[in-house]
Amino acid sequence: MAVLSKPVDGPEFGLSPIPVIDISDPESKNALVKACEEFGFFKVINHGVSSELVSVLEHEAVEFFSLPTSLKTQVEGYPFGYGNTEIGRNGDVGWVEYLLMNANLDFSSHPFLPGHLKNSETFRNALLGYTTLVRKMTCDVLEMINDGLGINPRNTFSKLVSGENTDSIFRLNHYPPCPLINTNTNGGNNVIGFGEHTDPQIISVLRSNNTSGLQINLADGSWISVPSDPSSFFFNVGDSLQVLTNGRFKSVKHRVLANSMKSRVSMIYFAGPSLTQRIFPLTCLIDNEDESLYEEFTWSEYKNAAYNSRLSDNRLQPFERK
Ligand code: AKG
Repeated sequence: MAVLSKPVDGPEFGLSPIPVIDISDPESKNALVKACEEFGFFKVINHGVSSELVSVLEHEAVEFFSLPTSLKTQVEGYPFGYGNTEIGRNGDVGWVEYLLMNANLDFSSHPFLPGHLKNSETFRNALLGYTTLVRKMTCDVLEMINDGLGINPRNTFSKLVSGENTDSIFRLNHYPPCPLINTNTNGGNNVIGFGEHTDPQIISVLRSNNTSGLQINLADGSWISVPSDPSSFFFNVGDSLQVLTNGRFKSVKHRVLANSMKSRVSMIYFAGPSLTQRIFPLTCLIDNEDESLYEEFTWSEYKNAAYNSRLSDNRLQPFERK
C-alpha cells in the first residue's frame, strides 16, 4: 500500500479557497468559467438533485460494500464490475474497493448487478434515477460554462455528453477505515486511498458522505483538502475539456487519502463523449490553427491510451503539439 511520508498541506477545516457556485443563478456563469480556469474544480450548491434519492443510493452502496467478498466478486469484470485495492491493470493500488459501471443512456438494460443480490432492484433503480438527474445537472452546468465563454450554440459542450452514444461511466468508491495509519504522527503517515490522477473525460461530478479525504492539486503544486459536504456536488474539469478549451481550463490533479477512523463513500459520474467523437481545441477559442496546443484525437484513442497508462502519468503529453 502506498504511504506518503511527507505531511500533507492545506486546511482540513476552516476557510477553503474552493469556489462555491450557486447554479440556480444564471449570473454564476462567469464564476464557473473562472473556477475552471483557476482550479479546474468547484463545488455546486442549489442544484435541485433530490437528497432523498442520494441517500437511498448511498444506503444501497453501503449495503453492497458490506456484503461478503465472495458475493461482491461475483460482480467482477473488466473494466466494469467490483474491484478491490487494484485500480486498473497497470499496477496502481489504493486503500479502496469500488463498483464501476457503464452509465450510458441505455444502461438500465445492463445486467451489471446479479439478480440474486438482496435489494438489487432498489439499487438498480437508485443508480438509474441518480445518473439521470446528475446527467441533466451536468448538461446544465456545461451550458452555463458555454454561456460564460460566449460560445454558440449553447449546447456545444453539453451535446457531447448527452446523446445516445455517449461513453459515460459511474463509480462507487468505498474507503474503509485504515488501520495502517498511525494517528500519533501528526498527519505524517498518510495512506493513499486513490492515487493522484486527472480524469480523462470531459467533466466529472463527485458526491461523498461526510468523511473527507479528497485533495486537489493547485497551480503552485501544493495539495489542499476538500472539506466534505454531502449536500453538494464537486465538479472537476477532465482532460478532454482542457483540450477543447486549448488549455484555458485546467484538468485538475486529485487524490484521496485514507482515514484511520471513518469510512468514506463517494459516487462519481464521469461524463464522456461518444467513442468516435473528435476532440480538438474549439476554433472559436483560438485565433488560428497554429495556436492549437494539442493534436486532434478521438475519444476512443484517448480512452485506450488512458487505460494503458499509470494513474499519475501525464496522459495528455503524447497529444501535445511539439
Ligand atoms: C476517482 O474515482 O477517479 C476518484 O478520483 C475518487 C475520488 C473520491 O473517491 O473521492
